[in-house]
Amino acid sequence: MDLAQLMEACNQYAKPAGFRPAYGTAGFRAEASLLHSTVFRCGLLMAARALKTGAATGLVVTASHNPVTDNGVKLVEPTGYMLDQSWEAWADKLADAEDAEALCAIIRDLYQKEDIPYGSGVVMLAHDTRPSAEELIKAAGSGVKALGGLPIVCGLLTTPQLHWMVRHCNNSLKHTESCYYEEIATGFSHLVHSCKAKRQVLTVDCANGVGAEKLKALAERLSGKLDVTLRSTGEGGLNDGCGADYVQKERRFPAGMEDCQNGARCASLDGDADRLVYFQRLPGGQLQLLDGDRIAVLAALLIRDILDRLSHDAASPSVGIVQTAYANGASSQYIREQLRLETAVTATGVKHLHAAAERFDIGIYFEANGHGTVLFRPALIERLHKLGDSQEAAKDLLALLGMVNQAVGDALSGILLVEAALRRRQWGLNDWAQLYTDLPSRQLKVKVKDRSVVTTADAETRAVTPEGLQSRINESVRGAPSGRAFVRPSGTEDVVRVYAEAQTQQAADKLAQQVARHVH
Ligand code: 16G
Ligand code: ZN
Repeated sequence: MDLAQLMEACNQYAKPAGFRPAYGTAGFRAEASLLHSTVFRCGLLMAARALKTGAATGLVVTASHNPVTDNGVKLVEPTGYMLDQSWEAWADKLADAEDAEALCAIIRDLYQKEDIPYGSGVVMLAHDTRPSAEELIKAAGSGVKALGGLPIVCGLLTTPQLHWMVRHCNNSLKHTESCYYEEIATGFSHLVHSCKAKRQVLTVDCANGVGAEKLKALAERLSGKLDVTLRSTGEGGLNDGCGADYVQKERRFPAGMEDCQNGARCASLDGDADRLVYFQRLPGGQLQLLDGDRIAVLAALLIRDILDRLSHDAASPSVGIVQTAYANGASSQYIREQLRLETAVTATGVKHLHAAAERFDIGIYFEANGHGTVLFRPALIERLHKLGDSQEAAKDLLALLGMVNQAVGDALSGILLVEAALRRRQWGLNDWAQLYTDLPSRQLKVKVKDRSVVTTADAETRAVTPEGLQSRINESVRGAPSGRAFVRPSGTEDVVRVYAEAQTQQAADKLAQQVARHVH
């Protein structure tokens, strides 16, 4: 490491006065013009992480479903997962350092405490469609180079594509963008090759983000096996009145799809295409949402159908579903009582769900907001490869493994998962929707002076501070039939979030409002 050179580079990316960036649920996010120093420092961090682990790391410049004027950064481990939580404190320290001198001192401390070898770390960089991406990617590259590392500029990609590439690169597998399409499309083709179900056109709201171009590329590889019509492909504002977050939280039809036909199969991606929800218009005109909880249930049914045909002499693979407190109570009940699968509940954020899903042979994790995937334990994969020579069911599971992004939740591979599952059961959206009826729910956000005064425990289902808040919430919940409510500080916005569900929409709304008042 050339200290003089490092100092000079650090000086070029000064932190704006008064800006206090913090690593949130999934990295840093802020108004884009504030972020140059933060992204530069994340470049430093990921170059160091690459040296520490002896493998390539990744960095995506994106603010996901947030407005186009925001930006952010998501950091990728060599495994393709999110940055190891033990390093989040380093990310915070680096991002928050007041000046170049303080920054260099933290770097020295990092090298010493983490015992970082000297050398050149490889960091793969990608970005979404935000206009601020170009400058921020430059800042990230400068950060990597300032530590003597090698930035590999991968360009415009969905967040899950970059995660997938980092994982494949480190496993010495082909990891180009076109290999990504090839691999997930091959899995899908295998799973649907003998399906007789009539194909349905899927209309996809692409949130005016990167998903539009990438889903088009994927559909082209599927040579007619997936009929998609794309909407919000870039003609409007990014995530503006459209996208998975808008549809899931507002329960409204996205821009350009207000006039969709009753019963037409529709889906929404978010701005960086790591979230997916399905929806349709009911005969009464209202929107019916098929969210991440339902995708998890559908994935479980697909897996169970295949496992029922797998004969093996060892114990059956364990299958479990991981959710957060946002999961609709009706979905959790269905999973426990009908599917009879093990469930786990974790705090919000992929890093938490992912870790819990790894405890099963096949771990399905989905947040209600549509972020999730299906993970296969390496020992099971090995067994399946052996069984695959003689058994169709093992081949099907291996096809599923290739189709579903093993690194992180992925809306494009999620579409293939849903479409394959529906087609193999010859199901339409109604069959899927009829599995259970969601309890009415309401989400609110409360602006407070300092959201950090709210702290939680038990996977965010219980407020620990401020004192007395939880007992007031309990009191309100007691007054609502089938009521449930919780509050948590957002990890991506300066607000406290409120969730409530109850027997009727009116009761859920009332409960949410009462709880929001307790937060004030
Ligand atoms: C981020 C998380 C998402 C979570 C959301 C919660 C990842 C990759 N993304 O988008 O999983 O649901 O934050 O946001 O972890 P909140 O903390 O503002 O409610
Ligand atoms: Zn996203």
